[in-house]
Formats: sequence, C-alpha cells, structure tokens
Amino acid sequence: PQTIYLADYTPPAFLVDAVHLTFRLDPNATRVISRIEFRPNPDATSQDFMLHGEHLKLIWAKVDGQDVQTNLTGDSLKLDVPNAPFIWEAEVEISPATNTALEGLYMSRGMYCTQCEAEGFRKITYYPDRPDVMAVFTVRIEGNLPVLLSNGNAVAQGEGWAEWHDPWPKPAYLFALVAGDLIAKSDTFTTRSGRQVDLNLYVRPGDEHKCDFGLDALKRSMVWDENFYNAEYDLDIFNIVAVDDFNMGAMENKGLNIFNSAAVLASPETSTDANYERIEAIIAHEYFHNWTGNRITCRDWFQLCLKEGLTVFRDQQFTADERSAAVARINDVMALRGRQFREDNGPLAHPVRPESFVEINNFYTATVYEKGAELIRMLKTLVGDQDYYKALDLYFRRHDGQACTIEDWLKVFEDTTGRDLTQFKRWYSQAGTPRLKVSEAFENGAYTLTFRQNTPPTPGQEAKQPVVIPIAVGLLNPDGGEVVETQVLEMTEAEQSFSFDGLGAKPIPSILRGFSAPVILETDGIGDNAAFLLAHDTDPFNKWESGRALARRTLIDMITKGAAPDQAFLDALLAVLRDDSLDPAFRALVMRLPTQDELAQTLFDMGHTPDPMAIYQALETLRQTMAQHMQDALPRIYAAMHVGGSYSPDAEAAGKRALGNTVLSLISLTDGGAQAQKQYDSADNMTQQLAAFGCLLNIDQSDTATQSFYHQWKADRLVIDKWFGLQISYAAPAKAAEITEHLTQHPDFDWKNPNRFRSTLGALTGNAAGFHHPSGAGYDLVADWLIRLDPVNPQTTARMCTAFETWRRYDTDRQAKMKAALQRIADKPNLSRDVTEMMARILN
Ligand code: DPP
Ligand code: ZN
Repeated sequence: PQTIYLADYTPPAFLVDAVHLTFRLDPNATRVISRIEFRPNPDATSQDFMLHGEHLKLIWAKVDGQDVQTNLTGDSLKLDVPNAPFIWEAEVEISPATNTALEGLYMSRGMYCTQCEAEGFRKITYYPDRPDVMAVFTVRIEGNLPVLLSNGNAVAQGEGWAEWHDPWPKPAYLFALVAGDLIAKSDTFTTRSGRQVDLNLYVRPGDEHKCDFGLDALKRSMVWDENFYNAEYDLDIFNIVAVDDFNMGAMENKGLNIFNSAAVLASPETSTDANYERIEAIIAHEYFHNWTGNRITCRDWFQLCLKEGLTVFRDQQFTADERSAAVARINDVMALRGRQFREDNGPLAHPVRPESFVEINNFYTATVYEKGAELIRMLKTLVGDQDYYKALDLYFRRHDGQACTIEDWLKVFEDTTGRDLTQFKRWYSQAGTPRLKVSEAFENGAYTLTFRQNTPPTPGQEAKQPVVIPIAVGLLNPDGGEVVETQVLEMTEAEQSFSFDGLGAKPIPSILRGFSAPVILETDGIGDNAAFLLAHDTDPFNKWESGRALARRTLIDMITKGAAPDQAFLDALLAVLRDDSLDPAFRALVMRLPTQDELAQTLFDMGHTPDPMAIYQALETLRQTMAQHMQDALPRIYAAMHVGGSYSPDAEAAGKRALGNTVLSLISLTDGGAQAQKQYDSADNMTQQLAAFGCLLNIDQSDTATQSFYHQWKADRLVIDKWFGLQISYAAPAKAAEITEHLTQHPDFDWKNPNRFRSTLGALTGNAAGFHHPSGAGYDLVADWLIRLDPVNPQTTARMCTAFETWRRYDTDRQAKMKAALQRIADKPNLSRDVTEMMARILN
C-alpha cells in the first residue's frame, strides 16, 4: 500500500461551489446521481482533475452535458477538463446492504445510514474527497421509508421523498444521510441571539424512553458553548440519530449527528452512571465540533488534532464544569495514561500531528485525541485564561469557513500574546512521553528544584529536542500548611533550576499539580513525600496522585521483592476512605488500584520483565488484605453511601454510588457475596445491579446471577453487551480465553456488530492476565477473530490490533507467542490496508 506524506500536500486543482445529490434508495442497488459545480482553484499548483471513488459502479458521467467515455470500475479517476468552471454529472450504483465495513452508505438492521469520516464519501459517489474542498450540499432522498434525513434544513418533502439543503459549505466527510422507520423525541432550544432550533433524537421504536438524557445533555452543551466560547448554533434544526452498528462513538455530521446507540441511549434501568457520564461527554463533543471541526475544519488529515484535540479539550472542560473538576481531571489522566502513554511508549508511537500514514483510519488515536487535548491545556496554562479565550475568539473570527492547519492555530496564539511558539510546536511533531526527573536543594532559606527532561526514542525518531513544559508547583511546610501557592514554572531547557527564597524550613514540594503536562514525573531525587501529600496536599489531583504512587510502590514491592502489603499504605488509604469531608467520588478514585497494564508498563520502565500472573496475584492479595484491614469501617460507609429516592445520574449521587460499590466489592471478599446478592436482588438501576453482578462474578458465585441477568435483559442489546463483557472481564486468568470462546458460540454473539465484538473480544484483551495467560490461548483466540473480522470490517479489526502493541515488554516465551499470532494475521491473503499497516508498525 501507498504511504501518504504531509510534506507532499498540494492544494486542490479545482474547488466546488455546489453539490446536488439524488439518492434512489435500494438495499442492493442504490443509485446516486450527482451534479457538481467545479471551478479552477486560483491557488492551485497543478491543473490535474481528480475524483476519488471506491467500489462504485459508474452508470454514466458527463462534463458540461457531454458524455465522458470511461470504463472505470470503482477507483479514483483522472480526466481532462476545461480550465474554467464546469459541471460534472454522474450516476453510480452502490450496495448498502452488503457494506459491512460500515463506511460510506450502509444498512444497520433495516435502516440506511452513513459514515464518511475520514474517507467514506468516495464510497458513495465520485468526488474530491478531501477536507479542503468545502461545498454547499443539496440532497434529495427517494425511498419508501417514513424518515428521510440529511444535513442542514429540510426544504421540501412528500410521500417517499425529501429534500435537504445545508447552507454552510462543508467537506464531504461531514455529509450524512439516514433513512428508516424511526421515531423522534423532540425538544427546542433558543440560541442567545434568538434562533429557534428544533432538536430531534431519532431512535428505533421501543427506544423512545432512552432519549431524555441525551436531549438534556445537548441543551446543556449548547448553553455552555455560548457562555464559554461565544459559539452559537447556526441552523434551524439539530438532529441526532442512534444507530446500532457503528465503528466509532459518534460522528459530528453538520446538523445530523450520528451516534452509536451505546453513546446516546440511556435509561436508569439499563445504563450505568459511567454510561451517563460518557454519553454526556460525547453529546457535548459532537456538538462542540460544530465550531471546532465543521465551521473551521482541517486542511488535510494530518491536521486531525486541530479539531480533535481542541474538541476533546472542550468536552473535558464541559465535564469539569458540569460535574466535579477534580474528579474529571483524575479520570482524564487515568485514561491518558492507560491508552495514550501505552501507545506513546510502544511501536505505534506517533506525533500528535503525524507526518505520514497509509490508512488515516489508523490515526484516530489516543495520541491525536487525548494528547492533542493535553497540548491545548498546556497552551492555556502557559498563556493564561484571558489570553486563551482571546486567542480562541480570534481563531473563530479569522478562520470561520476555512480548512486550517496547526500553523494557523498556533499563529492566533502568537498574534494574541506576542509569544514565539516555535519550541512549543515540538509537542506536535515529537512522539514519545517526556520523562521529567526532579531533584532538590535547600540552603539559607532558598529552595531549589532542578528538572531534567528527556524524551526516549520512538519509531522513526531517534533524537529528541527539549520541549516547553509548564510545571505547576506548590510548596507545603512540614506541618502541612501551604507556604507557596501554585505557580507555573516554564521549563524550556534540557535541564533547568527554579528557586524559591525566604523559606523558614525545607518545604515539601507538590509538583505537576493538576497534571500540568503529559509527562512521566520521576521523583526519586526528592525523598519520599507521597504519604505526606496524600494527607495534606491542597491540590486534589496531586493528593490522588500521591495515593496512586503509594499503591504502585506497594504493589511493585510485592511483585519484585515478595514483600507483604505495606501497612502504612493501608492505614493511609483507610484514613481517606473514612474522611467524610472528602467527596465520595474522589474517595472512590483513591481506593481504585492501578491497573494490571499500568503496573506492567511501570515494571518494564524500571527494567523488569513484567509477569502478568504475578501482577494479577499481587492485586488479588492486596485487595484481600484491604478487605480485611478495612473490614470494620466498611459497613458504615456502605450504608452511608445509600442513595434513596428515584435514580438521578447527577455527579453527587453517582459519586456516592461509586464509593458504595467500591466498598461493596471489598465486603464481598469477606462475606461470600451475601451483601452483593442483596444489592443485586433489590437494585432498581443498572449501576447498582451491574456492580453487584460484578462482585458475584468476581467471587465466582455467579451462575444464578448470570442466568437471571440474561433472562431479564435478553431483549436489550446494550445491556447484553455488558453481560458478555463482564463475564470475560471477571474471568480468572486461566479461564478467560475459554469463557470468551464459549461466549462467541452464544446465539447472541453477533460478531459483525462492532459493539458486540468489542464487548467480547475487547473484554478479553482488557483482562490482562487472561489475555497474557502463558498458554497463549488468549493470543490465539483474538488473532483468529481478527483474521475473521478483517474482510468484513477492517476499521474495527485494525483498532483491536492494538491489543498486541505491548508485545516487546514481555518474556521471550510470550513474545514468541504474540509474534506468531501477529504473523498469522499479517500472512492472511488479501489483508485490508488498515490491518496491513498496523501489522507492519507493530512488528517493526
Ligand atoms: N466521530 C469522531 C469524533 O467525533 C470523529 N470525528 O471524534
Ligand atoms: Zn471528535
């Protein structure tokens, strides 16, 4: 396959003013008739006319009414056209019913829908399918279905047809079409300047009761974006459609967002608190794209972080505002470390703005999204809130209607603040997680922190240069009071010192408060302050971080030295658990132990070869010890966290349930599951039911619960996804592959549905000790299924290949087994471009 380079970018030879599309829907033979108004691009460097196309059957084509002689079979086409405005017309035939890749126009249980980002539009018709070609779309849909939707405003409709017009020029990746037997739950929103917007959430009959929360989250997002970014909605209608078969979470198509049903449908009985929180964040994310992505889009796909990093940052801000900022930040950092650090420290490491790709779908990654968001957060920290919002205003004004680059983005900050961001830009081009080592000195009342930064080599990037690191630091005095409030130190050199004068005693530093930069902080040089900071730090992130550091060290000592669980750690944890002045959600986070994967990476970084079974065993032992150590305190806290009344997904209630269920999981380790069974039997919402089910599965007291849960929920696909997933997540290491195998034979294992595939095979890859069981059965089973899925759905297959990205961490036996599994995938004839690229990168 061909590699595409950022450096090779050239502007399009022709621009498009207007597009008219007619769809004659038919499952196996949909006709798409296009009429496209082209004109030469004054900024073009070439006059080669090129249209993308994939799997299209061309019926006829005309340029300015003259037949074009083509014998094309579905690939991109080049032809001679006038160097003047002209009209392209064509009719193609496509087959949505057999489109299992879920890219382009496809069918999901009788309903038509589209997914065009990044390059799916070329599977619908011939078009310059690149984001720097923006055009006004008019769409006519003909089909015998009650609901026919496209982007923009509805202009006309009749029996079996509808016409839509989107006045905002947009790239083809934001095109959408939906047709089906759907029901709308509706609401309205009035924008700040008085525009009345109809809001509709379209779902299948039977899902109407799962719409209220999504609509409410949408309205809150709309208000929030007006308040914080002066960003108003710009059409008279905003439609969201829930679809069962979808590769991603959701898609921000202009005026017609399409959502994976798991990312929008919610009801108390079927959705957990975590589901509600995720739905709220994704609704906000897609809505926020209307400005950061749609009105201002990307020049080319190398600039993907321009819209994704910024929009993730905006949805993180929204969650922090709507819920607890401290808890939101901790959750974001846990996700960053779990997915992005893992990626950045393995064979798939790539810069936030990559410089080449084979398949762009492989770059919708944690690095582009989550690290991309961290870069925006750092910029905001460096320039301050006021200048940040000034720069954003300028960005919105200067670039509205344009397809932009990271250079454009940084320029608005330079123009607003007068700062030179040349060095900051390295964050966009250098892959890898910087290591930040700190040491200290105290002399004559002056306290000096010295930092050294180093970014390890990543594939294709051996040598790294120093980056700008905003290090938020506060100082505490030895009795726990704060002597120096948070300041941001701006590190630009490879090694740099910062001093604080006039101190009466050597202070205790709290470094990288709020996780002010996406780096790995190494504090060996400054003594052991974790227990002190867990007790006294005023910065909630670092308070949590200190607890995490203690837990990590206890576990590492257990694993590498056979040590017993550290009593001081257990006491510190118990003190937090009992501290009713602390937010229950925060306490639940402190109680959560590091993941197996995080411990494996930490051990590897320390020069050990991680043994997944030893990691698993240490965590089991520590949990059991915690259950005993805290036994007396648990019932009181469990009772105190009871939430009465009818279910509400708000942060406060959810926080209490989170802590209550953390406590329940410890109680169930000593009471044989009695309390969990009680909670399971009396639960009136999915949060409580699922948590109890998990406890029962964990202690292997679950056969009855497994049956009863299935019978209760067999008609609800989203709940059955949880049922598949949880049995595998809680499976003992030696049984995980076997249980997964068994579940893949279940009649409900609809493997072509991405949600079901992920909840089953993805759960196995997430059960670290199960996946890495020395038998190799986990590797083999996952490889078998990836080989099977690839011809059906390359995108979901490629995504799941990342399960193997850590293979170099492990012992030679595991390495050999993982490599063999990878080689088996790589050797499959006719492997997709997506997976071919992933195999080459992972094995490289
Ligand atoms: N739908 C994906 C997202 O919103 C890709 N744009 O991030
Ligand atoms: Zn996005």
